[in-house]
Amino acid sequence: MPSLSRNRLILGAALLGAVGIGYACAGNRTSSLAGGAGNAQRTYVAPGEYDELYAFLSGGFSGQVGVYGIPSGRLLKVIPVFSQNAENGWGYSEETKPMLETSYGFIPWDDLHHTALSQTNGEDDGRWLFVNGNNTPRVARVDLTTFETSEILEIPNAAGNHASPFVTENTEYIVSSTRFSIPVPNRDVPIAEYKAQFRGQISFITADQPGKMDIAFQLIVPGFNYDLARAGKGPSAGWMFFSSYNTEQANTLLEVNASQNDKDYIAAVNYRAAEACVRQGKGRRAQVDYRHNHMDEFTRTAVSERKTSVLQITPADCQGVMYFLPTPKSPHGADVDPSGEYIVAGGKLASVIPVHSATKMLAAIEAKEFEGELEGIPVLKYNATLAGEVKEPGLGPLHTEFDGQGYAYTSMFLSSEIVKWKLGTWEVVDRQPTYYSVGHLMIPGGGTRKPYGRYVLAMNKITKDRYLPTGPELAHSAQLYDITGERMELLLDFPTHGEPHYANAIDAAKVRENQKRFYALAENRHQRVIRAERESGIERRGNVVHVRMASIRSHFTPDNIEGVQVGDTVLFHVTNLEQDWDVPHGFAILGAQNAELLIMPGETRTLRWVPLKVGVYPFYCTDFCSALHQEMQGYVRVSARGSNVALRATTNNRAPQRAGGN
Ligand code: CUK
Ligand code: CUA
Repeated sequence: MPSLSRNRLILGAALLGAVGIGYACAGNRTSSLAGGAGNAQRTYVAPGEYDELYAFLSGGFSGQVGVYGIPSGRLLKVIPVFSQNAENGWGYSEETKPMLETSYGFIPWDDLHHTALSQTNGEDDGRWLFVNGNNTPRVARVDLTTFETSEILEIPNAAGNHASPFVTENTEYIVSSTRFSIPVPNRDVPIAEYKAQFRGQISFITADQPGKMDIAFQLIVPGFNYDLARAGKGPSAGWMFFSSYNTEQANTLLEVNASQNDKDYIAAVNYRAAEACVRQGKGRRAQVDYRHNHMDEFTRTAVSERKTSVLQITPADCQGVMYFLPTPKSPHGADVDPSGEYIVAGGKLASVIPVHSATKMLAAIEAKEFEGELEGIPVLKYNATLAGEVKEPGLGPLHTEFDGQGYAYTSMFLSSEIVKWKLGTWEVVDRQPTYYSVGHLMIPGGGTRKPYGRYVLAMNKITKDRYLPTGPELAHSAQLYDITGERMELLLDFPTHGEPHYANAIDAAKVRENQKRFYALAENRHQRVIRAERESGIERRGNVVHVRMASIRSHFTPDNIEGVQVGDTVLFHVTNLEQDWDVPHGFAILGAQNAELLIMPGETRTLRWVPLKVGVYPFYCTDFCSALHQEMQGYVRVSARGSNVALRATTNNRAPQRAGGN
């Protein structure tokens, strides 16, 4: 495509995009007919049976993760990560609010693109799911015993944390790198001084100790846009590969100005060499401001700590840490095959899919086959690292996954299809339409040493006519294909929550047995826990009223509260005394400026409420927990400021007998 002028290329891509969608549209009828009847059995999970796989689909602009069963496509759960979630009080309860603290303040939203399961020996192990927050740069850990976000780390000197949170073979690190280069440290400079003042940044984050994520080191790199990443393995073990674009370093109208260069780069980072460089004392501590938040296991209360420095290194100071592999043209995906030998780039605007060889790269580094150097980073010769090119793959290649049987599957955004090709011969062996404009695709374990390899899931950007319409915004859509045969077969469409970018799926057996059923009341160290109804009570400290409340089928203790005054801050600390699976209780009160709480068995959660008017306010349990759930209620009497109504908390007209404690 180098012969095409810039404008023709862009115009061509736009036109082909339109044609691609139109073409796929025409194919729709036959394919749904073929898929419909014959394949229903292969995705049908009978009532009472389990799905074969858990799939974790990022929610994109919802800031959440959707958990689906595969092959049925049934939605099992939505996990709030960088969001408040009214469904369960996440980000509304006092215990969870600190999880959303950042150096920019309380940020209850983000754009969550990528998921990464923790790995042991290069295989998904089912312990944690890591995800990225794109907009206010953060990474998070989701604990797969509780399906709850347990930790969030903010990334300083980053903007648009997109190439994240890809994981190394034993979860030593997850990575974060910046999509938007910015001044480092960020400061007041003219935007036109981009080339001189803006820098990219790649962070390696220690990830294998829950509650202790931190930035091991930051690599300060040229001011490109860093897009996606994958860890090496086998011959490429110890390396991490990042795609980059805007190597033109444009700061305006990137759709034209960042599409000038024939080739951009895959950045290959040798993180073992980076560690050695750090050990040799070649890093420097930079002053920064970022937050590390984690949920304490025993208080079930999040702690937000402020961090003030980070270790930085530069490729110029650390020879051998980073190399550029020229790659056509504005690459998006950078995917490593199960053997670790091949690094596949998805050049959005490229006419081929270039594949680099890890062994050739290492030999080229050894032989110094460089075509130049950028800020101390050697640029290797294209032909020195190239293993091959997939010719005429389709239009707009984005992302590639692997089946472990020697085949690769690449999503084609513009021509709306998945293209299957053979590693080594680079020949295209199958192509199937997607409906429409596929972004990422996912094979269970497709980025690991051992792909599970039975399905590929396409996550599509445009839905058009696939479902009943729902106003201006249509459901986003995933499509499941069987890949056990020579040709892919479309099995199922299912609508998804938010806008999934990437996803992971794992054998359900690796997660199912580890589920936490309830929190042990005896181990609950919440500051205002009560372990029996008689420990409940009320106390005033100035304008703040603390209510220690028990919930157990099917009442609250206390359930009659008096002596609260207009303008008080009332904190309901509700402990769910149940010690059984699947018995959450809810808590909501009339006029609360907040979501409900959903309190898991054995857990304490706090709702903050400021009554603004006198009156009597009912509260009730929101989760249908028993036959007498509708009886699970109580009242708070609110009197005028300065009233002499005594503070009282009773149940059945009796105040609880306090048995010691606080
Ligand atoms: S990205 Cu969305 S299709 Cu954010 Cu991984 Cu490629
Ligand atoms: Cu407790 Cu309904």
